[in-house]
Amino acid sequence: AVANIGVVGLAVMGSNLARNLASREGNTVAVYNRSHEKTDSLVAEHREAGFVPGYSYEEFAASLQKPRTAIIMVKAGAATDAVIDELMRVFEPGDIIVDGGNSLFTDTIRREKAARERGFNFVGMGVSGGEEGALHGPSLMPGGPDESWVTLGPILRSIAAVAEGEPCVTHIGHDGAGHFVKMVHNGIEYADMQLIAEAYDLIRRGTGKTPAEIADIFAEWNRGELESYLIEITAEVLRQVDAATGKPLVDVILDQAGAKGTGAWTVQTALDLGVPVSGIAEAVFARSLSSHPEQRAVSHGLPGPEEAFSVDDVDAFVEEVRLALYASKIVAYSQGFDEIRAGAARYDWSIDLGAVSKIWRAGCIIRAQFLNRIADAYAAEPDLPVLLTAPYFVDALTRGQTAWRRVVATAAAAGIPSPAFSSSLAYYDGLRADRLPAALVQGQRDFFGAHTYKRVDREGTFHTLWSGDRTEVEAEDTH
Ligand code: NBP
Repeated sequence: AVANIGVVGLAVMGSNLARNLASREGNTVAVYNRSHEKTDSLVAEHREAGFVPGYSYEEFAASLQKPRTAIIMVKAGAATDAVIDELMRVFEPGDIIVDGGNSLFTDTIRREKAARERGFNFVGMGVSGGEEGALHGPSLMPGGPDESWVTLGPILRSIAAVAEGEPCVTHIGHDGAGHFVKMVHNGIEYADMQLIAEAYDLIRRGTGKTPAEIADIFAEWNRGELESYLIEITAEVLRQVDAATGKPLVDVILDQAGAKGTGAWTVQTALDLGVPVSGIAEAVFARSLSSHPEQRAVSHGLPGPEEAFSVDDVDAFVEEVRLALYASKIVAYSQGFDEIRAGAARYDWSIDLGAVSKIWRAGCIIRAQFLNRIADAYAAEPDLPVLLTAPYFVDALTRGQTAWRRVVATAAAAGIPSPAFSSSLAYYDGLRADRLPAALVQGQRDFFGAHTYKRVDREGTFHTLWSGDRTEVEAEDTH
């Protein structure tokens, strides 16, 4: 046995991760793919990597030193289960099986339990950064048993992206914790992208600026507090001209956004946990709405505002949109971290939220300066219940909230959809409200379903005899 690490699944992600591993001092990488052509072409095209190819699971296992460590990079779902079964057939107890695919965290919990019962160390690992990240340094979110971290930690630290001298990898927690955190990362990514898209739309429709001019605005924003990969690539996309028509590329791309499902998982999970990730949900729904051309076609003639929309002071409006974007972004991240907190509580993971924000600073799609501020917030107060109440964010919201309100009001008056901007603002106002109309909802629930209510002025659970004489009685708690 000559290899210290193996990769199963040599499509774009697996082959790039294998090359990344092979480029690090001290690693010899065994590779296996179901169809042998991918194995052969990877080995032939990258002789410098010194890959050890396996053409059967037995051969692959035999080439690995103990404890054997293999990273699976295949399609999530049944393919991953099939590969895990094969590896457990040819590996031995104590060996480490890492699933680096985009698996649903509940699948990871199930797989980890089954593998543990047979003596294997199973690690569900979120990998972010796409193919470039896999090759040059991804952000890595491994879960799994502490024991696996001894062998795996140094290897993963050597291939991860580096932010301010620190590798973008940390042992997130047990079983499904890594895939859970990766899922929420993707949810935040959806929200961030939608917010940027709304900012672009408002500026374009409000000021008549061209995509190239708006690209300059985003490039400028990328030099300030919004500095991030997504803002940077937005400028690149907006500046791109279509070779065939000479038009801005953004004007010839069909306006229907696709999704692979991790955003929807984030929202489904949040619903189960009772966590209001409204910005992420709106971002997922905005993609869904865009992808129903038949509904959009029949709705096209519905009435909108009477007056055409244009802003008088263009520079002031652009700055207000920037402030609204930043405030909404704070809400999106606050909601995402709230979901991670709730997930950790539900599934009994001990997750260091500050460490999570730090490993997102490089390698992944949502990498941004801003994540340092989140790390600072959790360093100052590890149990902070609401991220956006940290002093730095309160300052930003204080600076931005008036502009944010004006932008949302302007968008509504102009008939420009801004679901993520406006739902983030509603969330913010909901959180800071002294009293919420939830009191009335509880009254309604008590009226039709005797669901009972608590009182502000004394302990206990109460019910009003709505269909009787409407006196109040003490009741069993049936919340
Ligand atoms: P794909 O998700 O397209 O999967 C293709 C690989 O799965 C091939 O190696 C294929 O082998 C293998 N495979 C399948 Br399909 N069924 C198999 C089975 N029953 N047994 C063994 N192997 C099987 O590859 P990818 O785009 O490289 O992504 C890999 C994983 O990484 C996925 O889970 C993905 O969600 C995740 N991920 C992707 C990105 C990204 O940016 N693309 C980012 C982060 C994470 P074959 O060659 O024999 O068909």
